[in-house]
This record gives sequence, C-alpha cells and structure tokens, in this order.
Amino acid sequence: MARPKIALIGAGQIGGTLAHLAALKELGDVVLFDIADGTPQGKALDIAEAGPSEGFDATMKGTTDYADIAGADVCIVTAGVPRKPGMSRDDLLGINLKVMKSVGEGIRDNAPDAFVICITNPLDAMVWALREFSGLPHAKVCGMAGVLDSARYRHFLSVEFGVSMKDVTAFVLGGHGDTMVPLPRYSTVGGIPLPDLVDMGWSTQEKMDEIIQRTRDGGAEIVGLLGNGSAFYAPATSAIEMAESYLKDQKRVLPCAAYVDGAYGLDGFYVGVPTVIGADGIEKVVNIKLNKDEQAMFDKSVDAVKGLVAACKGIDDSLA
Ligand code: A3D
Repeated sequence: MARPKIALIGAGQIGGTLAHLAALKELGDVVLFDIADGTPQGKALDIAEAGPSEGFDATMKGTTDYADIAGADVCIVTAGVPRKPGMSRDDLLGINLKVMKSVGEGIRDNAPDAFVICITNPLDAMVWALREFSGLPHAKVCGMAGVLDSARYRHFLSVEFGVSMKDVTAFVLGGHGDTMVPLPRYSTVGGIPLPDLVDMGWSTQEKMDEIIQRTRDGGAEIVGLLGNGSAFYAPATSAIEMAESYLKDQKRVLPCAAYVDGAYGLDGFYVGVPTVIGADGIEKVVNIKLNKDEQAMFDKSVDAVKGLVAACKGIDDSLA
C-alpha cells in the first residue's frame, strides 16, 4: 500500500518543523510547498539528509508548483505571515486573507480529497475563508489552535502542581485570541477537576487565574521573547497530533476550530470546540454543557470571530 501523502503549504518555521516531525513519525511522504523558491527545496533536502541517521523511510520534496501536491491525503496550511512584537493576530487579517485565496484554490484544484488543517492566523477567520475558497466539505477543513492552547494550559498546570504533564488534561474553547475560553471545570489532574484541587489546598484561585491569563497570552509571550517571529515547535506538534488522528483513524478527542452547525447555539460557524477526529475528518463536535459564565465567555469569543469574518467579507467580494 502506498504511503500517505502529506502536503505542507508554507515552508517557513512551522512548515519546516511539521516536515521534520512527519518524517520522524513516518506519517507519510512529505511535499513542502512555498512561493519563496529555494526554501521548500532546501528544507526538504536537509530533512531527507537526516533520514539515514534517524532511520525513517519517507520521501521529502520541496516545490513551488501546486501540481506536486496532487492527491495529498493531508494538507497543513501555514502560508502567510506571522506576528511581530506588538502586533495582534487580527493585524494579519488583510495580508493572510489573500494568501488563503491562492492556497484554497490550489488545494481545490489539486487535492480536493485531503483533510485540511489551517494554522495561519487570525486562525478562526482564516480557516473559514480557506474553506470558502477551497469549496471542500466542512468536515474536511479545520483549524489548529485548541490543541496548542490546551497544551500551553497543561504545561503551566503541570509546573504549578509539580506533576507529570501526562496526568494533566485541559480544555480551551472559543476563538484563538485574547477571548479564548479555558475551562477549569473540565480540566483535571489525575482525573480531579481543578476547582476540587483548589478546595483541597493544592493551589490557590489566584494562581489558577494567573495561569489562565498566561495561557491566553501564551502566543504573545513567545512572540515577545523571540523578537522576530512566533511560536513554531508546539504549534507544529499540535497539528501533527491532529493529522495523525485522521491518518490512523484514532478518533482522538481534540479541541480544534471546526464548523459548528447546531451545537453551542451556532448555525454554521467556525470556532474552537471539542471534536472527534477520525478517517472522515471532523466526525463529531462534542457539545459540552457550559454554565452561565462559561457560555457568556464563549459568546464573547464567538462575537470576536464574527467581527473578523465580517471584515474578511468586506475585503473580498467573493466571500460576501
Ligand atoms: P513563517 O516562518 O513566516 O512561514 C510562512 C511561510 O509562508 C513563508 O515561508 C512564506 O514564504 C510562505 N508564504 C507566504 N505567502 C505564501 C503563499 N501565497 N503561498 C505559499 N506560501 C506562502 O511563519 P510561521 O511558520 O512561523 O507561521 C505561519 C503562520 O502560522 C502565521 O500566520 C502565524 O501567525 C501562524 N501561527 C498560528 C498559530 C496558531 O496556534 C493558530 C501558532 C503560531 C503561528
């Protein structure tokens, strides 16, 4: 049986890391696509030359020609520009919307059966636009943000509690922005919800609130430290987790930006929710019960994304 084909649209910091991880995990053959001639070819060759030491069997191809992504099983999209210090994700909207148009059309014409994971920011609006431009089924187009936001939350919690990250679960819902909604009630250490751990005296409410804020600011913290780009190791790892669940039909329960039609009081809208990812793509949106406060935060986050989608429609007539 032929190996799966993984197309990475954008061969920058995240794209290169995705290619390396896909090779190390032997998820399939990799095609790196970028408009900057030389970059995808150089990264593909460099990673292929790591093969003998690592012992992976996967071909690496770099290209500037969409024809090379033909028949891809998975496309992960990072094409566009990242944030610079002082910029919000939303500042990227105009420039990255144009990029989504060319990428969406490239996928539509060459890899219409792929499972597509968008990473380009501002995430929730870009995944919506990418779906519109590509015309692929909604269940086959989603965005990576919740896995990363949850991973950041889990990391901070594991340090606070002094326990293994493996035993910390966490849920972050809503848009990938300042209004994201971390859910302490659905976040646990060894199965014990965070509010119970505070009651047990393991930590304080102040510390829990600080961690939530740090999670919300997680991307900006790294942008500030790097000074010339945004996070790429953890974003790439998070998207690979989603791609692997699709390729191996693992049916992982992962939060991601998915098309929500009916659940959470939404009718046809992309936003971060828990999902089941398997061979059919986004197989299920898990409609968890939110309390009044959580629902209010979620609604605020949805409104923020709605504003960005409206801005996209204002920029590109074909989206209106
Ligand atoms: P970067 O290293 O600049 O790579 C982007 C690549 O896209 C560059 O190599 C460009 O040449 C290429 N590119 C630009 N326009 C096109 C085009 N039309 N077609 C194909 N390729 C093109 O950025 P990065 O890899 O650090 O980040 C990529 C994106 O991910 C940015 O928009 C970031 O804001 C975003 N990002 C999202 C998250 C989330 O959690 C959602 C996290 C981190 C970064």
